[in-house]
Amino acid sequence: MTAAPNQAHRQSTESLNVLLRQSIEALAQGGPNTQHAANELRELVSSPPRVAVIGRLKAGKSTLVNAMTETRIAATGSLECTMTVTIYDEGAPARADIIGLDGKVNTVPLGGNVLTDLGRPVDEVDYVRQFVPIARLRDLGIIDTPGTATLTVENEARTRRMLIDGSKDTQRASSWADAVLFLSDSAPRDDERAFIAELGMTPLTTVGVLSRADSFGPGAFGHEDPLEMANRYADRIGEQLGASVGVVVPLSGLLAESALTGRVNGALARDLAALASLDREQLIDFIEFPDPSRVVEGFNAAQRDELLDVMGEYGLVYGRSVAAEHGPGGLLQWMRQTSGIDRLTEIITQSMPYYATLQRAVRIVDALESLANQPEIRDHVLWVQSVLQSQPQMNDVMLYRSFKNTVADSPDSRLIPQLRAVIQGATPAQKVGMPADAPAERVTVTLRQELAELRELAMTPLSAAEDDAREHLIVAYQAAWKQLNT
Ligand SMILES: Nc1nc2c(ncn2[C@@H]2O[C@H](COP(=O)(O)OP(=O)(O)OP(=O)(O)O)[C@@H](O)[C@H]2O)c(=O)[nH]1
Ligand SMILES: [Mg+2]
Repeated sequence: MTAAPNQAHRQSTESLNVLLRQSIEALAQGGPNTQHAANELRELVSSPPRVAVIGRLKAGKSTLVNAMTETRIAATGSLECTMTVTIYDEGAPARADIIGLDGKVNTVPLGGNVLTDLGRPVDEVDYVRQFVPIARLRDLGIIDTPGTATLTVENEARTRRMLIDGSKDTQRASSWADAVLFLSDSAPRDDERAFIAELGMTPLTTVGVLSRADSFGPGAFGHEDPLEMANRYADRIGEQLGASVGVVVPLSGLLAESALTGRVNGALARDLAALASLDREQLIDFIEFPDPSRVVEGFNAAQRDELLDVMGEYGLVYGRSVAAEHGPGGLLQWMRQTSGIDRLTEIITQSMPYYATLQRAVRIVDALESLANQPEIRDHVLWVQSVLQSQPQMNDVMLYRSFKNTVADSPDSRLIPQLRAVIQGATPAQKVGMPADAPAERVTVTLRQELAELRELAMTPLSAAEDDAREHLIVAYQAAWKQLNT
């Protein structure tokens, strides 16, 4: 029986990680000149891949970080604004390393609280790395970033320094991002699209999030459920983002954060249930009156504000009957389902670690290539490269590299969907975009057709990236064909 894609990908992730670690160790054997680069790369491969959360000011990035870690770990709010890039990695005891632009590192213990004091001016800080005992971070670390496309130029500069300039710099390898969640609560702007393109990711490592979907369009008091509207609109945003983003998921980070960080209890569910019988006008009055007890007896303003803080207006309008009928347990379940977090979590935990590992492997291959330009270490690096390239795990890496280059250089290429299917698929059938249970004879016929078309493509003008992709596709289809016919 063939392994399911996720299981196959998990095994590939593990064996690829082992191979990368061995290569870095081999690199370090090349004397003092290779050690410096090797140390930084070793630091990189000793932590799991990481996903960076990016987007405009107040897009809901830190709220999503809290939901994903099921802990209120990042400061959020209309006044709070994320000022430094922060990496969250699994580790104990909970502590934060504050890395200065001068290279100095200050470590402060974290007592389960949000880090508030950096101990030095924020302009002197390069980034912060927090170690927290959260199992979820074992497969994929998270990077929270200051908003881009804002008037706060320094904030955007910090995000760019980390994700764009840093990604080209082997000296900063230990803080590289290997995948991205791009948050936007409306149509993406040109500068955001350009920013995403500069990250050098692929549609498999870039997930779009239509954030704050609970207040989409006219919001909770509009004529239509904003989350349903957001669901329809997400695909349009996907089209606007073009080739660089794989899928766009609508999300209410607020409902997800509240549900997953323990902000919903029996008292809150009872308060919410007390609103179930109000009509629309009464509910608006309840939210707007300085004294809500004029609408619902016994309610004070602090209780009402807490309800709004935890549930948002959407949660009040749409969640109150759920609370009345199903109590706190039912309310929690509804919040998770409605928020969209389950779908996003599935993407992040099931498929993203593998693609992020491929993305990272490509960066390491590129780093070795640039190290090979240094005459004093050239021979040693070439040896490491040749051993690495001869390993079977590298076929997927080189295929992914060619996918990445094709997305960057020829975003409209007809080869992109084919490359994607080959990388995503676990079985020969899936690799040519057919269902896993398609009959072997039909898959063989399709493979033969695809191979013939790829060979013919050699006669047509292709970009260098496409030409390379074509060759890798041929190798992958031939391997699939062999698998079916031996
Ligand atoms: N209604 C609603 N509010 C949200 C949602 N996500 C975040 N917010 C609110 O929006 C405000 C900003 O959220 P943050 O998570 O701090 O946003 P951010 O993108 O990290 O902001 P910066 O770090 O300043 O760029 C907070 O008051 C959140 O409660 C959401 O899904 N729905
Ligand atoms: Mg933030």
